[in-house]
Amino acid sequence: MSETYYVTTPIYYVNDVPHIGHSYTTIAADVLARFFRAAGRDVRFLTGTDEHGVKIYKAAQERNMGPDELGDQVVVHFQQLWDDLNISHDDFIRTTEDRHEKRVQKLVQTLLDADEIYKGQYEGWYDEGQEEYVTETTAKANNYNSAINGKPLVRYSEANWFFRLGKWAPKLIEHIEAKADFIQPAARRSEVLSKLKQGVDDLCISRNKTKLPWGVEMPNDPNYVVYVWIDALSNYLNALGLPEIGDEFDGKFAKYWPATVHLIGKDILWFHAVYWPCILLAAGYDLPMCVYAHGWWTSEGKKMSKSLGNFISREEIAEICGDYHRDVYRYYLLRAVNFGGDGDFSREMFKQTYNADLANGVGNLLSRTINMIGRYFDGEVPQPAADVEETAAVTGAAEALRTEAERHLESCSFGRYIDSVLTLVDAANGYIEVTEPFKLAKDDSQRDRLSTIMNACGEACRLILTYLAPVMPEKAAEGLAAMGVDADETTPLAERGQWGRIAAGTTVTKIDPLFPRKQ
Ligand code: ME8
Repeated sequence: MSETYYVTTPIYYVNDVPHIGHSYTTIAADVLARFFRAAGRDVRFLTGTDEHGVKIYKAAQERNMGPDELGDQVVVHFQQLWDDLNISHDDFIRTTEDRHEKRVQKLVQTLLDADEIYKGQYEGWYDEGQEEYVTETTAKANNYNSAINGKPLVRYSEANWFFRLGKWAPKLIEHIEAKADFIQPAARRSEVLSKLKQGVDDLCISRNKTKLPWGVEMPNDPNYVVYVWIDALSNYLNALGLPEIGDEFDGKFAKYWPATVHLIGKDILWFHAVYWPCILLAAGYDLPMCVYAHGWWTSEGKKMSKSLGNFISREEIAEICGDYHRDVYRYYLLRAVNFGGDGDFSREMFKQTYNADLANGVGNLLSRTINMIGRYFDGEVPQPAADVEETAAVTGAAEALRTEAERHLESCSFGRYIDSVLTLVDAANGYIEVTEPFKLAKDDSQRDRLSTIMNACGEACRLILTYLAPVMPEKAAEGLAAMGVDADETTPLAERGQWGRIAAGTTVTKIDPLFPRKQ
């Protein structure tokens, strides 16, 4: 059995339609899923929607509809966007599904049975936008307004159910200190650690139905629903059929736990790096191997907002994909910024990156290679026939790509991964410049040298497209087909990544430019 690889995205709120930010996390997860499938791992990729809680309840009220109706309406936008972006998730979970709700109750019941949850009195501030109780210190520091949306905090006083978060914090600190990779990037890990060391209160995990009737009912108390974050976080376990409750989903995919990586944005790191692991510890589950919090997208230099007109909505994404290709959109998001850092979406930068990397880089290399093999070797990849010293630069870049690719994606370094591919593109284009096959072709005595060079160019194209495939599945398949290579080959990537696999005699076919230059 191959090693399992379980990647998740946040489950997105259905209070509003998806935008570029949601697509970013989901595309990143898709690239990981596609890469590790190609590498031969047993992959499970989960995404979904978060449909309970105050946010959805209020959004539905504003639209004069039921929260369930709103969920049914908005979920379609997410599902459609994932189709449009060629996302290859294995499961899509909605928190309103029976399989989920019952398991939330089961998890809470387990915690109740273990005395990890108790009844107490909550007295204090509440951030309604974030659905979070706020400590006096934090409330005061922000003038009793939300630190996130600036709206006034609301005073709450009520009996509630509490999870013994404080009890588990020392164990969590120990875990974070022992496992450097648990929270990534490193700067976020330090943030979480120092905040944790200031001490944490127990976590209020229920909401009184008189204030919020929309959620999963507490299994022991019909007056309350489970706090939306406890409900939502447990989706990662529930979708695998855990905990078992005696239905057809039971433990079906239990082998995928613990998750290899929870991909999230930095906005929800605390929930994933503190609440979720402590709950898992208390319930006796292993902790996920990694929580990776990526940065934040702005648009044209500003925070995205519908009123500023810089909101990259689903329609906008569709337009960009129509102008370029959905693969180019996927590529740009991962190429434009370092995954842990913030990024700004600009149409101008999009075009520049496209022209530089894809039209002039990958696309140009592919058409030159196919044209020259066509002209000089009747469209058949030649056998290398002479030692050409300059080839070492290309084989060196190819070997670096093969050995580094997996490591880069193990650490979610999408930018570095793409850089390794582009280094090979540059090496191969540079190789053509210095060896000048178009001149050698005029001299019969140089035929052996020309054979080696064109074989190497063909091989470089094959490798470049093979490694671009997780990011740009369709474009890579198109390019590989033109190179006479089977894009669906199931040989593990480590083998396909070896230099020298392109068979002499493979027929290449002229195609329209893979990435036509944009003016
Ligand atoms: O927080 N830049 O859902 P949500 C980058 N339901 N990423 C962005 C982004 C931006 N401008 N805007 C959104 C929730 N995201 C909860 C999650 S998980 C158990 C529950 C992405 O719809 C990013 O992944 O508000 C962020 O963490 C997520 O969308 C928040 O989605």
